[in-house]
Amino acid sequence: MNENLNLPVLLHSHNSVNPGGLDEASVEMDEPRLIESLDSAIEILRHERKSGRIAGGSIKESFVELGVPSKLVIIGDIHGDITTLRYILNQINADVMLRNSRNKLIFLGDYVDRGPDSLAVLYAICSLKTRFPESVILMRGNHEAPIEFPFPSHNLPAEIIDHFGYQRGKLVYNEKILPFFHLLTLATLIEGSLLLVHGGVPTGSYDDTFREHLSTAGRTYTNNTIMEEILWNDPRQGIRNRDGWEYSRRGIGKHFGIEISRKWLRISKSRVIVRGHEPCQGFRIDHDGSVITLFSCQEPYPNFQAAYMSVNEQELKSVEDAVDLSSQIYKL
Ligand SMILES: [Mn+2]
Repeated sequence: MNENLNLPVLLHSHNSVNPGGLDEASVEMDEPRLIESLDSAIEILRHERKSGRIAGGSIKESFVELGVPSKLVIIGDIHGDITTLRYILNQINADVMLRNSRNKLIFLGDYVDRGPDSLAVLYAICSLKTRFPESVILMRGNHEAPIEFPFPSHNLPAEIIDHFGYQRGKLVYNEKILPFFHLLTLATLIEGSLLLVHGGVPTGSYDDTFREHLSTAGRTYTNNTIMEEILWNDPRQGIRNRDGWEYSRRGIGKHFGIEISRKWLRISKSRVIVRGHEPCQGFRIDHDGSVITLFSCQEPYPNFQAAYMSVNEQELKSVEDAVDLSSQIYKL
């Protein structure tokens, strides 16, 4: 059976009714719908961690490992920009693409804050995970950080209170949204090709214990900086000190240099580190092609561009560095 024969009809019917198949996000967001989608996403994420299986790969606490998918789409920071998210999902024809569990859609985190509609974005990603659990992976950004990492631009709690009132809003935030954030994963390794994190790779020396460190990174944060580094680090050029990193001007996290990127590619046997976290003109390449930054929102950052990556199995298997990936990046 050739499924492609059905495509034009499916495309047409879905596009005409619900662009991108993101029908949940087109429906007006209300509290019961949001709670229901959070509850069901939380249930799926908990089950994945318990079973050790996620989207055809393995999960150990906050670390995911996948084989090479047929098609891989990666979306970077969204920051409450539901319009751009809908546009991207429409472009990739998500409703059709995600029905095939050999295709994967991975989000690099930073779903909320800054943009106009964080709740609609949360609703959309939870609905996607619920509808296509075998195809969708939701990673954690610094804007989904534990409350131990406070930062001034976290306007999500205020948005929730605006929507639901103080008492109810506080309850939704504490009992639904924070537990959901806590279940998002910190690192994804695509076999032999890509290492995905939100901010950057940690600067410690882990070598053959890197899997254990990535797995347990989400567990503690008071005496362990790995989660802080994964969520907040940035790649920088020209770091000349012996350690290969400097403290970040963000006041949290670090700037890591090319040697640290190269070490991570070596120990994880991958070719490119893919991360979000910094606005750019869709994408940016650092460290001689070791690192690519992907940014996927427009509305909160009018001076920058949004983009997403869409890469197939053959391209992933032959990728040598970030320059190879740049032709698989689609700017909006
Ligand atoms: Mn970020």
